[in-house]
Formats: sequence, C-alpha cells, structure tokens
Amino acid sequence: MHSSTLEGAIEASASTASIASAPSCGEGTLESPPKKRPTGVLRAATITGWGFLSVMVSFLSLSWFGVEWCFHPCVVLLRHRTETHVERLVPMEHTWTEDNLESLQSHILSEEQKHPGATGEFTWIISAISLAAKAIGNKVRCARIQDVIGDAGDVNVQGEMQQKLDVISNEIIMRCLGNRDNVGVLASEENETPLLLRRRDEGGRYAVLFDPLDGSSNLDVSVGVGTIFSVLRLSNEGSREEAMLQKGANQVAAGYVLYGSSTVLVLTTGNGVAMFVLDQAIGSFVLVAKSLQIPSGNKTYSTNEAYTDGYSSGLQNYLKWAHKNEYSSRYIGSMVADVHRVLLKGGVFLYPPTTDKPDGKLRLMYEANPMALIIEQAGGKAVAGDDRILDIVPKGLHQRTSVILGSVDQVDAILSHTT
Ligand code: AFP
Repeated sequence: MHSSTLEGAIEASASTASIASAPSCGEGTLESPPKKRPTGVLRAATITGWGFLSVMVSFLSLSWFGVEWCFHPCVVLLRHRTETHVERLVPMEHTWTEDNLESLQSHILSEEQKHPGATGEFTWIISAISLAAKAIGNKVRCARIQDVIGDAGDVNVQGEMQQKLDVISNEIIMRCLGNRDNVGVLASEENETPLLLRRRDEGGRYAVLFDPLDGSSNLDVSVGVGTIFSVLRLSNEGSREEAMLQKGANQVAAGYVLYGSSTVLVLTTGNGVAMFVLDQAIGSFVLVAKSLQIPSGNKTYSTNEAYTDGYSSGLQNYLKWAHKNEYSSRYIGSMVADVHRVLLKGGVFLYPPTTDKPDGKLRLMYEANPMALIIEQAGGKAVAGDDRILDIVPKGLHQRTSVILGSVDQVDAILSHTT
C-alpha cells in the first residue's frame, strides 16, 4: 500500500491538478478570440511592399550620405543594447528582501541548518504533510463536482458520523506519511487505535497525530475546513503507544492547513510561527509570513453561544461583561478557521465544558495541543480551566479537553471571571 509508485502517483496527481488546471475541476478557460490574419495573397503583397521599400531607402541613403550615415541608426541601437547588457552584468550587492520567494521545503531546510545535530529526517515528514495537504485541498475544491460530499455511512471513534471526505483525507495522509522511514506511529481522529509502522530500532523515531479534516460537517456549505497535525519524538520507554502519550509541550512540530478561500499552511517547529499559502500555479506552498504574533486588544470572542446555559457561572458572567463592553462575536464552527482568525486578528476562541460535554468537545492530542503550541509560539496563551494545555499529560489518544486560547489579554479577561 505504501509503495513509492503510489506516492509518486499522488504527487503527480496533486501537482498536475494544481499546475495544469488550477482550479482543476473546471471545464476550460475563457480565451479571447484569435486575431484575424490577412489572407495569403494580401500577406505576400504586404511583405513584398515592405521589402522593396527597405531596399530603396538603403540604396538612397548609401548614395546620398555614405556608409556611416546609412548605418548610423543600427550603430546607435547596437551600442545601447550592449551598454544595457553590461549594466546588467555589473554585480549587485546581494540583499535579502521580503519579496524573495521561499518554499515550505526550503524554509524547513534552513530551519534545520540552525540545529547542528539535525539529521534532515524531519524535512521528510513535513514534505509528506504538504503533499497530503495538496491532495486533500484538491479534493475539497472539487467537493460539489466529484462525489465526495455526504456521510460515509460509518461512525468514527468519537461517535460522530464520518463524512466521505473524512475517510478520503485520512487515507491520503496515511498513504503520504506511511512510507516515510522515520515515522513509527500514525494516529488519526478517524482510527480508534494508532497505526504502528516501525519500531524505534527500525528507524521509527516520530509519531504523527492528526485530525485529517476538521470541521467536515461544514463541507456541504463550502465553509473552510482544515487538517491539524502534531509531531512527537517517540520516547524510549514503554510500548510505542505509551511512548506517544506525551504532553503537548514535547511536540517537535505542529501545524494546520486551512482549505479556505486560499489553502494556507501554518507551521511551528518550536521557533516561532510561519505561514505559507499554496500557489496553485506552481504547486508549492510559499512563505508569506514568519514570526507571526497575535495582536492584542481585539475585543472579539469566538464560541458557540447556543450552549451558554450549560457554561459555568464564571463564563456566563464573562459573556455578560463582554456584551456590556462592546465585544463582537465571530464563530464559524470549524476550529481551524476560527483559530486562524484569532491568530491573525487577535481575540479569543473558547470551547469550554458544558453540561452535555463536561470534558469539552475538542481532542487534546491532535486538536488542542497543536493549536496551543502555535498560539503560544505566536505570543498567546492556551488553557483548559486553570491548566496550561501544553502541560496536560494525556491518558488516552482520543482524550477530550476544554479549550480557551487567544491573545494573552483576552484569555486573561476570561480567567478574571472564572478563577
Ligand atoms: P466536525 O468536524 O464534526 O464538523 O466538528 C468540528 C469541531 O470539532 C471543531 O472544528 C469546531 O470548533 C467544533 O467541532 C464545533 O462544534 P459545535 O458545532 O458544537 O459548535
């Protein structure tokens, strides 16, 4: 199943789709009508006329002004072209500008060079994720054209109805990451048990945990959905499953891909947050921002207010206070899209415990942890009640948690009402 041909096929299909036909599910492009060319006889007559005129002008110039004057225009033109060419060859001082193009791959490689002990293995994991993101993004964009929307007819380990695209996305990620030699464990929201691929002595040093398509219940209305991922270095103790149950602070990388009006990949390797946008024309994620910082002072909260009656009294007080203090509300119901807005614009996202869901709804290891690392790396704060999310030691792969994350001032505004 994890043959290189298979990967090649996915890569080819992803890049063919993005390069040859962005947007790939459409019919054709509108082209302007071809210009009318003169017909054969007319064209021949025109060419002969111009030729005759040129010969006559040259002949008259030669006889009246001599050779130098005759060829003067050519000499001037030649000199100008040579000078321009020489100017171009003069070495310029090399300066890095924000306009320089940097792909995801080259960004990871340059980040790795900053760590003397880095083996380069990690690049393979991120490149597999970027490949999967292109393939999933391509499917999402064809959602109404291909038969990929709707229930797959199965319920996942969370007791939620699986969408066809959940299953397809899960399969794509498994196929892209499965043949990376350093991936020991793959764990997904869609699979009850993790997939154990390689022992540590066989090179399986990393665990990759992911939610293949978060927010998929919004797919049929074309709302932004996303893939969330977390990478952990497997510890030497216990079984590989136990070795994976580590607190989020141990993540070596985390990120998400938002399939929205553009396909955006946000990544942290523990050294700030970088953002890339998929350029459909060249099939590459291109760096658009690095060292992202969440703006403070944005009075916007993002929560499902329909559940307010089931919130703690402290949270209810916070919402009343926010209403009186000119706060605004934004809630998409797709965590990747909601958190992405908070990352770029500020404010706070919360999915607290409710009477129906006393442990919260979101999954600790492949939703809350990666988002918490990104938010903290961007200067924000991420808590579950009084606890820092990244300090929670997981007891199980699919453990749920409550979540409050955003800029420090906005998270603290909530905590001042709840603690
Ligand atoms: P789906 O993947 O089933 O659409 O769930 C999305 C999600 O896990 C997360 O992305 C949202 O923040 C949250 O659920 C929305 O939940 P509510 O519909 O209960 O507000």
